Amino acid sequence: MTFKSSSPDLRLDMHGEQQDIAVIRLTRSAKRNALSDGLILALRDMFENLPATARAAVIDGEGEHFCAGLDLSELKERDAGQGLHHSRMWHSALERVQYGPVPVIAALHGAVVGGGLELASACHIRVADESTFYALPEGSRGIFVGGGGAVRIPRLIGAARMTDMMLTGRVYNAQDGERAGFAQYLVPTGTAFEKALELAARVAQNAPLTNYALMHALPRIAEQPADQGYLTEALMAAIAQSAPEAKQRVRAFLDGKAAKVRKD
Ligand code: 1HE
Repeated sequence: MTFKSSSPDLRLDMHGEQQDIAVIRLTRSAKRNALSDGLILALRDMFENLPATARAAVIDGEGEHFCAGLDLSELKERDAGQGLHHSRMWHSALERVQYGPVPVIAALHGAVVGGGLELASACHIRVADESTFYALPEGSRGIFVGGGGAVRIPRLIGAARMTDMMLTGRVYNAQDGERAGFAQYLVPTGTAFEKALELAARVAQNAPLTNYALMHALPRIAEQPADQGYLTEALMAAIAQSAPEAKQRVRAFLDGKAAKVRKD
């Protein structure tokens, strides 16, 4: 089922028998899926209003590239105040992605650059195909990241690698990018979407409170001093295990009716 979006450059289709996987696609391939203000706002609105059946989401880009970042044609003379609000608009949109209702899997290919890398970094899992490359051309365009990249990208690859990318214009290919920590999966060219859908189907089967804990509690616990983190963890664990669904799942394992952990 296809839903309307507030931008012609963004599309939402629900997949799966239960219509539980939201597939969100950037459809501006003529401009390499560059993120205009309208597109960023549409992304924010979409994550705020995902259909209630959604349990996981996949985001990808039409054409040869995932996303070329900020729409540079809109980068007009802004004064400091306008620049601040523009960056904060990106923050609020990408926060809806990271702290929305469901885990989001980014299916990456081609250019994942600038704001496109910031968008990918706000997702919970990244699957990249062999054509993927990562860059932060902000450094050479005389600007700075403004979509949360300064916070999220060092958490993936470390501040030293990000500094190098921005100072020298270094581009990571798919293999080096996976080793550096940009992506969790590296797959053959043309198969990132398929792999992301397969992972989303798996994620959608988890107990909703477990997914909630992973999306909303874990990143915050990781930022807390250890002493506070342990307490937050204990509170989250107590809430998750008290859900009837958790009890049923544990019972099913003890009765020999649930899958064992097996190595691949
Ligand atoms: C664009 C953009 C864009 C392409 N804004 N229009 N991002 C960048 O600095 C990356 C700029 N883009 C590129 O380096 C290349 O376009 C790509 C490597 C992504 C793709 O190359 P290619 O050869 O497939 O495409 P192309 O011929 O360069 O571009 C096709 C069209 O898309 C062309 O327009 P046309 O009207 O001449 O056909 C390009 O102008 C247009 N296009 N990328 C606007 N980014 C919250 S702060 C975030 C700050 C940033 O993201 S800065 C980094 C911006």
